[in-house]
Amino acid sequence: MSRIVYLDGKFVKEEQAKISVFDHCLLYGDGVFEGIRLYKGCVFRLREHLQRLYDSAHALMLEIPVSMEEMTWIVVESCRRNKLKDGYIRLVVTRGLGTLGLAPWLCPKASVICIAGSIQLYPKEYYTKGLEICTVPTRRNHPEVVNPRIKSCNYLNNIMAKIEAHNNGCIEALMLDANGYVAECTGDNVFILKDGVLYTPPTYVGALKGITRDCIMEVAEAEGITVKETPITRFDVFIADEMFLTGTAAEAIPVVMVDKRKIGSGKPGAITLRLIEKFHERTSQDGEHLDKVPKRKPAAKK
Ligand code: PXG
Repeated sequence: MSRIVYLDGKFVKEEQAKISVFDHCLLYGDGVFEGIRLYKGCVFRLREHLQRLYDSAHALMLEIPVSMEEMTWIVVESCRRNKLKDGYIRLVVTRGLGTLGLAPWLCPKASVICIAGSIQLYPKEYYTKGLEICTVPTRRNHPEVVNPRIKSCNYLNNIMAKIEAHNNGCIEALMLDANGYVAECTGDNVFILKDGVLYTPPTYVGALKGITRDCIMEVAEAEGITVKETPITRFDVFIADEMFLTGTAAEAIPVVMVDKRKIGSGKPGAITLRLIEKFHERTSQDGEHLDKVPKRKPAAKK
């Protein structure tokens, strides 16, 4: 069945959802995006995702032509029209049509795209047996280059890292920041556990402020586990008792081997598995329910 895609004010069949070769998102990677999950008819933490989308756009001086209220409706309506109860939503705001030159001020209007479908980042078996990952040469962007907190459509350094991991026989890459501290993976945040304390790199080292990361930190605190945002080295990773990654696409997934060093017992850790379970208990409760958002489209942004 053909998907229904939202593009600039219209819901169209996916075959008709096309944008121009002169869109600056294609020409320069000039745009922002969000990846969002739908669990049992509930768009997980939609408000937080939209806030990050608008913040990323603001940093790039990219004006999103619809209000946040309308964007909520666009996301929810995309799920409803595709009759989804569980799935993955990709929101993209491109700089729009422009000239063959960088100047974003010559692009009069941003384009808004919403695709509601599904995603599987890692094969299912890794969620029970855990991932093997490796550190790669390509560093995460320095915060003063393109700040990794901006979820932009330019993922080239993460793509390079993913290729390097793949060339090394691993499915995921551990990326360091410019100073050699652990930043994140190519589409996931990193957590380690040591002596019962949960550690994750602060976002200022150059990591996305993940929405799954925030949720896991809340879940851990509710479970009585101390959470510390602190710079982490590869050595800290090697001697960790447990490790896992978090992200919208990945959800939460154990890591059992890094650079050929076993993490803890070499099996997914007990606290990791408990946190993953508690995380899943929240996913269908915490967010925007499809039935609760009015069917009628809100008034357009002035
Ligand atoms: N770091 C990076 C670099 C990411 O791209 C995360 C961390 C986790 O953030 P959230 O808010 O999702 O917990 C991401 C998110 C994809 C895909 O298509 C990637 C992400 C999200 C959704 C889809 O590979 N990355």
